[in-house]
Amino acid sequence: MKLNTVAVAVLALTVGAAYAQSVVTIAHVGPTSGAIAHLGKDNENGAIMAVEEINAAGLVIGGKKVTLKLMTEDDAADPKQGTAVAQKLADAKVVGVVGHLNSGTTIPASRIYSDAGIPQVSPSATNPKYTRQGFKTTFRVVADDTQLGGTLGRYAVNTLKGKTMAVIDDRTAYGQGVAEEFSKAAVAAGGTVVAREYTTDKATDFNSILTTIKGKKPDVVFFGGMDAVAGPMLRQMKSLGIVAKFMGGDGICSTELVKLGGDAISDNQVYCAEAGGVEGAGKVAENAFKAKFKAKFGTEVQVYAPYVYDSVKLMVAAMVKAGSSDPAKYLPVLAATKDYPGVTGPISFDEKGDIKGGALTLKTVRGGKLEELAVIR
Ligand code: ABU
Repeated sequence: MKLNTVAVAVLALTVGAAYAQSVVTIAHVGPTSGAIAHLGKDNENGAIMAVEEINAAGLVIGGKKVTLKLMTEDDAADPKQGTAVAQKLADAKVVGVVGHLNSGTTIPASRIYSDAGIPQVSPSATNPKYTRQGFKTTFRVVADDTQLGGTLGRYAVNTLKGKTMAVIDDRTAYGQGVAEEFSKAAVAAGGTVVAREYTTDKATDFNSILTTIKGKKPDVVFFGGMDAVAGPMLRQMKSLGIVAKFMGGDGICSTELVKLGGDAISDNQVYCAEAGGVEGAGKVAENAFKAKFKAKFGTEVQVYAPYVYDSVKLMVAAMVKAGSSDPAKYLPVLAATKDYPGVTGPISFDEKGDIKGGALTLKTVRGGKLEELAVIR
């Protein structure tokens, strides 16, 4: 009897140890509550899809069968909640984080992950500062706001033939950054900024700033912020009779913007850019992903679900190649990622952890749909 008890205890310990080694936990963080919950959920679904596929295919790391577990956390696009979640994930000893969605949460959270030695891949935060803090743990699979704002600023002047610009931002890390880059590039291309106005990422009434802007008769209104604010802003522009082109970065370049703006958006009025993109043969994988996503979740991709999907898969590919899910062991392999064949195109990282040769996709709204105009590198 005594022997049997010992045997059961030994067996339980053995099974317990084996189980402890066979589950590897990574996390996804984004705003799954609040005004841009649709974007956070889109990103989260990209992570869920990647993890399910990895487990279905069978994951072996260092010769051991592994189950990949995904922790999903909500930062509500709030910097304070973002750092609280980051600390929770560091305490839980997750081996990698994909996220956050917003620059305003990604940047403060990145210090916590860096201190804990946890690799972080952002699929959508575009403020350049994220990868310029000297941390070894920060990676980004999209272009940054210098490229986004700069390209849009040149496009406003050179292609849309805008001479005068009104620039609004929502005072977030993303909104301020992309608006400044747009202004610099538009002015360098020969345009003039005739109005500079500010709002917040929670505002719903833009009457006062739009009335000021209307008085300046700009050719282009640029908004640095997200779709949840841009939609009502476009409706109020229409009510006030402002007929300017409306431009923004990736934060407004979502399928949701078209719904939120509704009939206040006329064809070829809105221009935006996704911070990535593929052409030609690359479209096959991207389109296959979008079809699979729609079949699984019943919704169109908003913007960045495919980039989250790639981020999870390339992080796990680095663990497999390193033969370990220990962050200290797979981090150098992740940093050396070269031509990873993602559905968003080939991914290689530069010395800062930014995607090398990042593209962006210019889009406009026509017939109530976002249409691609060009992929620019
Ligand atoms: N890149 C647009 C949305 C996320 C962000 O950078 O805040």
